[in-house]
Amino acid sequence: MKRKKYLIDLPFITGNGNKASEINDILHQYGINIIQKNLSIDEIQSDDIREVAKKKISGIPASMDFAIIEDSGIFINALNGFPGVYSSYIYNTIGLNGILKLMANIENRNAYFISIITLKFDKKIILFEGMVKGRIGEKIKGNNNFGYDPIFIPDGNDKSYAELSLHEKSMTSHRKIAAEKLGEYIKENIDKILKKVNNKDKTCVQQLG
Ligand code: ITT
Repeated sequence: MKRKKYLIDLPFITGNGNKASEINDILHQYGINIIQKNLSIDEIQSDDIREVAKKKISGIPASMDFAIIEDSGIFINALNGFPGVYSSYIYNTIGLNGILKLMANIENRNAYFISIITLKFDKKIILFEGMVKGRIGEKIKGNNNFGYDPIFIPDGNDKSYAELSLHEKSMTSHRKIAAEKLGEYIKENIDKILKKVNNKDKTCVQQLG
C-alpha cells in the first residue's frame, strides 16, 4: 500500500531552544515539524527522571492532546549519577568549571546523557528513551551546541559534542535515539493521529503529494 505523505506540526513545550532545534533536525525526515512553545509548567523534584517526565507532562494544558516535552541530563558514574535530574540547576549554579573541579583527581571519567521524550496523544502518555555513553573531558573544549557539550566526549570520538556541528552531534546523541523512537511511533500511528489532532492547538497537518 502506498503511504500518505504528510507534514505535521508537533508542539514541543520547552524553554530550551537548543533542544527544540536538535529534535526538529532529527524529526524532519519523518515529516514532523517541531513548534516550540515556551509555556511554564511545574517540575517536581524526584531522583527518577521518568517520574519527573510523567508529572511534567500531566501539567500541560488539557486542551493540548498532541504535544511533547523532553527531560534530559548528564549522569557521571564516579559521582553516583550526579548531576542527573539536577543537570539544569547545576549548570546554572556551579557550571562546567564546578563539575571539572569536582572531577579533579578522579580517574573514572565515565558519564552518560539520558533523554526522555514524552508524548501526550489521545489521552495517553508514552515515553521514548535514549542514552549515550562517553566521558568527562579534562577541560572545556568547543563552542557549538549547548549545556554540558563542551565537557562531554562521546565514546569512539576525541572531540567533545561542542566541537561537532548540531547535525554531527545528532548522529549519535541520546536525543537522536529517543527522537527516532518517537518518529517511528508517529509513522506507525499516522492515520489515527491525522484523524485526531486537535486544531484548537493550531496543530497543522498538510497532506503532501
Ligand atoms: P525545559 O525543561 O524547558 O525543556 P531545560 O534546559 O531546563 O529545558 P531539562 O530540565 O531537561 O531542560 O534539563 C536538562 C539540562 O541537562 C539542560 O539544561 C542541559 O544543561 C543538560 N543537557 C541535556 N541534554 C544536553 C545535551 O544534549 N547537551 C548538553 N547538555 C545537555
